[in-house]
Amino acid sequence: MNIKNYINGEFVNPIKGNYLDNYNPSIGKIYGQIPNSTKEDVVLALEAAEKAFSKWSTTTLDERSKIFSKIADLILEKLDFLAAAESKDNGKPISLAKAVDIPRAASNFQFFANAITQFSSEAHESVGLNAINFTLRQPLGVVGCISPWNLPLYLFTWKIAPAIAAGNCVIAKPSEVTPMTAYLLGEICTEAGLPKGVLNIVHGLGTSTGQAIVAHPKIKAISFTGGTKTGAHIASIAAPMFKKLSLELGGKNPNIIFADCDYDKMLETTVRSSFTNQGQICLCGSRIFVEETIYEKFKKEFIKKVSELKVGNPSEKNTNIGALVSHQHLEKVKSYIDIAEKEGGKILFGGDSVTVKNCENGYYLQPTIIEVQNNKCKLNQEEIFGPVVTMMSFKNDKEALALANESKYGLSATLWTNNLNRTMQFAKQLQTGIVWVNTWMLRDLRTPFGGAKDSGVGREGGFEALRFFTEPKNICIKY
Ligand code: TXE
Repeated sequence: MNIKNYINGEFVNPIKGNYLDNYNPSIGKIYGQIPNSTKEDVVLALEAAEKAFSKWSTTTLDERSKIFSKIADLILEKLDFLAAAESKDNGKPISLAKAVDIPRAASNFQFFANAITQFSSEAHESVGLNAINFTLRQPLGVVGCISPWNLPLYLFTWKIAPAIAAGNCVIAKPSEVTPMTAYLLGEICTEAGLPKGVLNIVHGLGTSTGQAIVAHPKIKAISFTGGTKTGAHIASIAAPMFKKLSLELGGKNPNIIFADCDYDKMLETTVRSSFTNQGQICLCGSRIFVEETIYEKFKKEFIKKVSELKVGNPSEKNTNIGALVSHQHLEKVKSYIDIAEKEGGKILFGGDSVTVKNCENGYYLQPTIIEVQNNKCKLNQEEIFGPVVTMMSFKNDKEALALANESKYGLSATLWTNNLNRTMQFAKQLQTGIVWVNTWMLRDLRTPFGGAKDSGVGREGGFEALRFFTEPKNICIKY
């Protein structure tokens, strides 16, 4: 299936006629083409967005909210179709796309359909000065949204929904590795009555299309999710133009397990936090630290549970782990497994590619558990972003906290304990944007989402996102 750009409400070919192959990772075969858009396509999208802005930015909140609810409903109506498309494009189990990715894309629109009607700004009475200050939060104009391949429609909509709800017009680029569901969303937006030019989707490589979005001076803000290196590069281009930047980058999240936890719940959740979506979620708990008194028991039982996961064809219902997103990514993940033993690590389970019947050329890898001796090793310091976790033991709270914080990343952490004092100490001292206690990836869309340190700048979610996509202006009236 060939994909087109969605500009000014129409599906159009790229101006220069360049295309890229689109792969189905579960069989390792090309199944379509996507535009490799150039600067000219970005300019075309910009013109459409600029034209749409004056009308869209004055559309009533009620009207915006109704269109968003309609988009959400249409996404849910097409749940099976979109889940199948996502699975084919990305390699993830269809069951996961159906249970998580697509419903969440609908929730993103429904959430901001409601949030925009509740968003407010501050007023400050300057008592004794006979003045009143209030804050106007106005949309920025045309903004850019660039999303990755791991949760394609989920993260694409997580950005564009608040941007549009706040009254902006958007130029969005999904990952060139997984463009399909963003393409399908164009049709849904038209059907839901989103006016022409409010959302424009240009496809192509990060280094050409993405770069053109980031570098265009008329695009006022960039919301980006992807690798830390790419984020730093984007910042180096956008910051000198004083663009607003929201960067959600990599993670190397600690999963800290104390002996006093609810063990069965922890074990089951740790299997999920390690390997959901083939470990390709920035929130996965890829460094497991276990209190030494339960280390051997956990090791044995974790290996057993992981060995029961089925690696297989993503379209089969009982598959737990599908294909990795691309051949290149599979090679990257394997390169870490290759150095494990050189670094003093021991592969406790997995480590090998898997050949799946009827999908022999797909990019499959066993879920892999590696015991490491030292938190400073590459396996514990670099983001692998695949079905690979490391584990090591710790003696006490102090050591666990030090290990968790010994990372350039600071996205999320998971803590397993029933001790309230310990919970509060860790909650305060973990250098991450998110701390989950006795759970993982429980998401409330009102909360600030994002990371500290090299995991990014800014927060998404709830009013944080609406604040990002608006410019606050202080009005001071003397009376
Ligand atoms: O991501 P990129 P890649 C991590 C993960 C992974 C690594 C690299 O460790 O192995 O990043 O993955 C666009 N200007 N994460 O290379 O390149 C690109 O087209 C503008 C973590 O696939 O960061 C895509 O749309 N845009 C992560 C998006 O950026 C550019 C999710 C992300 O791609 C660009 C994905 C440029 N110069 C990978 N270069 C997470 N935080 O969830 C690329 N892009």
